Amino acid sequence: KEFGIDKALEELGLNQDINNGTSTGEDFFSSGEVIESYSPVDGALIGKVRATTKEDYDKVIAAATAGFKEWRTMPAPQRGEIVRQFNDELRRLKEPLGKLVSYEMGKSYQEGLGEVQEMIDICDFAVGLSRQLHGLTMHSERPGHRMYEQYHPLGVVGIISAFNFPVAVWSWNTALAWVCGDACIWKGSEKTPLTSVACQNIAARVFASNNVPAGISCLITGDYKVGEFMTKDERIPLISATGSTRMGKIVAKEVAGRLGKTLLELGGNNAIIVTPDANIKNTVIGAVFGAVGTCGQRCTSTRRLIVHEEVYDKVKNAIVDAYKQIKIGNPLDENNHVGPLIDKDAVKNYQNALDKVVEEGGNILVEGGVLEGEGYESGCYVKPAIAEAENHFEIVQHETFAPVLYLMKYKGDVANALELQNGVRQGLSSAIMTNNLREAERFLSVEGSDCGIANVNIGTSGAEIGGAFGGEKETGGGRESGSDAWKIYMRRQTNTINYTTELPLAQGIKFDL
Ligand code: UN1
Repeated sequence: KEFGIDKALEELGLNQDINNGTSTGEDFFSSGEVIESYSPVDGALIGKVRATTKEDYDKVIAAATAGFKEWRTMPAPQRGEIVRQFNDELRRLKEPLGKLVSYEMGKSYQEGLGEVQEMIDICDFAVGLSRQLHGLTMHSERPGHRMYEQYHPLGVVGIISAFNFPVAVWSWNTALAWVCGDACIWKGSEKTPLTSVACQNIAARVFASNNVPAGISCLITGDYKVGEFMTKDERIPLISATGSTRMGKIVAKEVAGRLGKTLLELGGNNAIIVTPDANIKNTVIGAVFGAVGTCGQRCTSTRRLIVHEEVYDKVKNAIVDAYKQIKIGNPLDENNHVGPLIDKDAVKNYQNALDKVVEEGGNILVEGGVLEGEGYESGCYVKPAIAEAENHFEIVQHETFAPVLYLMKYKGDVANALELQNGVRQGLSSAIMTNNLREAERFLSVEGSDCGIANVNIGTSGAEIGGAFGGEKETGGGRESGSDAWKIYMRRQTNTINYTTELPLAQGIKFDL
């Protein structure tokens, strides 16, 4: 293994023969099957992780439930101080963790580091938040009464995350949930089990050194069946799930059936609208990074480019030219822009999308294909492709987690572009490239983009942690990360206090005895 992977594994405490995929913080144990993690970078076995059984899970939920009872009584700023220490560890281990993310998931080393930076940023945010878990005060309609609301910790939060952001999404949830006073149980993706164990190792060490009860940070490992332990468990009031719309619909139904809460962050079908006076150079950078970054495996990846007919040929030629410069190869080599897809199933989905778009009448502008030969032995490296397509094609309506970009034309008013942009089932991210104030404002208006994220003159991916992250329609409606997303991790209580000697009733009701 080149690029210092062995050293990174050692620094992250992953040099065991078989790593434990189950942890209550204090204890690491697992009695399930062994999951082998192979790198999509070179096809090599990185390490093994033992999965979580139902018996293991029972120990985890018991520890989390007991730990929560103590953790919730610690003042929030003190919980923030522990998150601050956790963040110090992330800063210290940024390089090995970023490297492992790159090697186990396949994104470029730069993006691996960027992902750890998102963890660092959300922890900073959470530390400040730990002193700002504010509720409102209201004026009571009754004399001598005071009314206010307060936020209390919610309980044990279940987190299900996906392979594509194997560490950041966990931290968006945990950093907030921890300062809010919750205990967290995390099931990471079974495709990236080592990054999950690495994160849990860091959290466990920091929590233990603060004598915090075990169970505040727990890890479970395995496929959807392990996730079901949590979705079916009434002791878990909130499930935060990131992944496919298919998965989200199953989780939503299960958790709603027991009247639990969900925070869903599901598929996107993100478009950039390119207007007649768009800056073409910036459009190309934004669109190409959006479409091929992370090998098209971000939920915010750019899938569709909706270009005005006046500039269509110009934009098309510039993008096709830019694709010729893209270097595909080992993502740890910083000369490469694009690494592999996560596995061979993803390669099949990619090939299927390209076949399908041709079948439906699309026109391939940049040929795709699976790369073979030296450096591509894992079989997961593919060429980013572009097809001219119509918005109503079934394959265009569907999110393919791969670097396939669909180009389409609009005529006349920006409203026509918006109709195409909003004409999909998903509603995560969207962008417009324009120097025209009227078009930009219409894009942001009530009649504009229907997405959770709407950007002007930047691409669809690469959101900062300070804003609320998530989207509408089949994207699931949840919001993670910044702004007031923390509120979902707490329960709101309205309090009315009477400091008189009388008992006046609300709404002026008379009730004399
Ligand atoms: C995801 O793909 O699940 O906005 C998250 C972005 C990143 C997060 C993506 N900050 O592209």
